[in-house]
Amino acid sequence: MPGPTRGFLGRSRPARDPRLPPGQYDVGADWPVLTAEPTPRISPETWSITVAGKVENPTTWDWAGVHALPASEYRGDIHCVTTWSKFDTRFAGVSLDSLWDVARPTTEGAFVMATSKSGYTTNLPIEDLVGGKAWLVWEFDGQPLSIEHGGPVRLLVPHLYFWKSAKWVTKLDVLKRDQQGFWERNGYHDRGDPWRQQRYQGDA
Ligand SMILES: Nc1nc2c(c(=O)[nH]1)N[C@H]1C(S)=C(S)[C@@H](COP(=O)(O)O)O[C@H]1N2
Ligand SMILES: [Mo]
Repeated sequence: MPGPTRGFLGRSRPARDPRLPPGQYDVGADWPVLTAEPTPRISPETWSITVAGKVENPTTWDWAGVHALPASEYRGDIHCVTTWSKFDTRFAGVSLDSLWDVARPTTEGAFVMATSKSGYTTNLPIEDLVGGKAWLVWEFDGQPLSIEHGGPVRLLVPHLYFWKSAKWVTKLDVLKRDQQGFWERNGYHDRGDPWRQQRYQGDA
């Protein structure tokens, strides 16, 4: 005769960290590099970012220009669609709000195409890039952002899957209508909320 079955509560299973969105695992101290294109070498002296499109005041900032904006930090988690999440990251740079304050998107501007120096693109609703939710960053854990992670400057949109955080970002185009970026054309979701598991086109 088999003994009493061990109930669900009797099993010792580690509690799932509430910071983990569904379908994700904790990558720990690692930080995987995911790059679709050859890694571009961009010196801070030649880097710049341009905000254009449906804005009242198209503007380009160089390295000194972005450093003259108010400093802003992100401390928290990041989530890659390939299922790794990384807890307690610390990035420093500027809030995108500081760029919007100068460039001033028009009421027609509803979406943004972020473009990397290397040609990578990704599309986002502008609402996801305002209100203290998105940054341009050049430091990770107090050190200059490494080239493979997007240095000198990358986009950081940590509340969406990490493919939205374009490395080596040099252009933000404000658009009236949504257009698909590199991974979105290849089947990934136009928004990419990890808590809603918006991984692929067609996910709710
Ligand atoms: N320019 C560029 N940015 C990019 C990518 C890329 O291939 N090229 N990959 C995206 C994806 S899929 C992820 S998960 C993150 C990876 O950033 P990391 O290599 O710093 O972890 O960058 C995003 N930004
Ligand atoms: Mo990714």
